[in-house]
Amino acid sequence: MSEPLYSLRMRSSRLDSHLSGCERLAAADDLERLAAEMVGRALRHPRGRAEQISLRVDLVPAESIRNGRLLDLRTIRVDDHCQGRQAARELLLAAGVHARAADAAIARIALGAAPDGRSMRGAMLVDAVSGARLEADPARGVRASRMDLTAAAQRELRLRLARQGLDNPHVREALVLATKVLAAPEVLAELCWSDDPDYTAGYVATREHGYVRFPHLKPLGEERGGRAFFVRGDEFDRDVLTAFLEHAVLLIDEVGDIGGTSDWKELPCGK
Ligand code: PML
Ligand code: MG
Repeated sequence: MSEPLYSLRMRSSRLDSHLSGCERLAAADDLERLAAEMVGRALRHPRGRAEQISLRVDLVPAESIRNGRLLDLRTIRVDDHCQGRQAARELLLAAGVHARAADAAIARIALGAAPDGRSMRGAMLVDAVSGARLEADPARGVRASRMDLTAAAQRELRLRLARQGLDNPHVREALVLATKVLAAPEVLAELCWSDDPDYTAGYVATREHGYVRFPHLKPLGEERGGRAFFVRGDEFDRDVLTAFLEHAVLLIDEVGDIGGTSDWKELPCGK
């Protein structure tokens, strides 16, 4: 990759609360179009029109860009968010997250993990053994930034997702984000469900099983959602991990398998 890219980051808020965020890597010629798209999204968000929109653009030197492969994706059929959370919990345990840490993270996201009981702007860092929260700022959390797909990988991903009826920005962006998060060796697993009231899906991402989606991890209409990154406490340096997640540049050039929907018992670790 010889061409320098720009990192383009958008954050929006409304009523003093986080509304949406978006991350892209783009060539200079694409910046204006993508910036306009991001502003449009913040103005037409399902939770209302943004009151503040921040856009930040940084040049990324070509030599700092590393490439990678997207996590494989599959969907597990669940009847409702109770069954979804149970299945997500089992998958976290299979990845080495202890039960108390999985339970604590699920409960915190469900109750609103920010100090004011709303969703956080970024992700919690959770000790995978004790369940203790490790992020420096419990309202902001940690953000995964500076990751995207090459244009060819984006086209291929959209084709494969479309075959499963899943080509939407939630899935595309969450899959890219989870791929970057799991590229950090000290992260065992990620748990996420959306904070958008009209979108009930979420996922658990692990190295063994990839990105496993559950169509229901919360009830329709619920605004509380968020992310937990489970870390191995003994290998964990918060500053090193935060610097990797927020600053390392990952341009994904290979798409993984995009599988269909299966029942929970069909996943190898499902009991
Ligand atoms: C979000 O966009 O708020 C997170 C979405 C997570 C689930 C995306 C999916 O796989 O459907
Ligand atoms: Mg959202």
